[in-house]
Amino acid sequence: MKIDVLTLFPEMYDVLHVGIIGKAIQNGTFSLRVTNIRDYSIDKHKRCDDAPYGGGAGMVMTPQPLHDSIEAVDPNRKYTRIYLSPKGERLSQQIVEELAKVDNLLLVNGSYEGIDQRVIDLDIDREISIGDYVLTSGDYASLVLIDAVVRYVPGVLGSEESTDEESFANGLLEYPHYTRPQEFLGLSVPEVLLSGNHAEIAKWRFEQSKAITARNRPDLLE
Ligand code: 21W
Repeated sequence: MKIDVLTLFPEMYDVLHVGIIGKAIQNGTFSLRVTNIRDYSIDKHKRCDDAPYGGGAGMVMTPQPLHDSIEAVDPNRKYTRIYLSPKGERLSQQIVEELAKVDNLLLVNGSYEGIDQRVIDLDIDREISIGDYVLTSGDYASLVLIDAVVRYVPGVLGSEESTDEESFANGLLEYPHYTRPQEFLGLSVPEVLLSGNHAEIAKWRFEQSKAITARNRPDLLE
């Protein structure tokens, strides 16, 4: 898989060279290319924003640098082009798995109040939000999307950390985990986990899953 990112803040993506995703880039399982939209501005001061028609607070990203950088990266529409936007459809595990099957992803990041609507109309396939809270820029959403999608690319996760959809197949949140030591700051590991009785352990974990789901995500029990 190949992911291209268009942004005004390319250094924000340096973090992807760390950990599991960094390893996947190193061994060529997926490739990442980050392009600075500003490099495509034909403005003499390389400006990429301007005041909104109709008035109002804040600035809007101008269409020229965005359109030209999109055309430069993807001249033949080989990419699924995604604009990260608070008014997009909400990212879900289902969408993540869909996107993981695509060969080429182009992530377009707006700054300021957003981008000129004509770029969305002309150049974008899909507008995606990561949830109902306000971020300072779409770049944080892009980082989340990249992490979620890339871990679904074959070969990125080892067998140890496999895509654990099986354990969520029951639609519940995860049960609590414990490791050594058996007692820590006066708190003991639940006795059943030391019993070696696998049927009892499975039953305990299922009960714990139901309880935590009822408390934190009652919507999942519907
Ligand atoms: C946040 C830009 C709010 C613009 C009317 C006029 C991308 C995002 C973003 C941002 C506004 C995502 C307003 C979840 C997010 C993103 C920056 C609008 C207020 N209303 N997913 N002005 N949350 N965020 N500003 O924020 O670009 S995906």
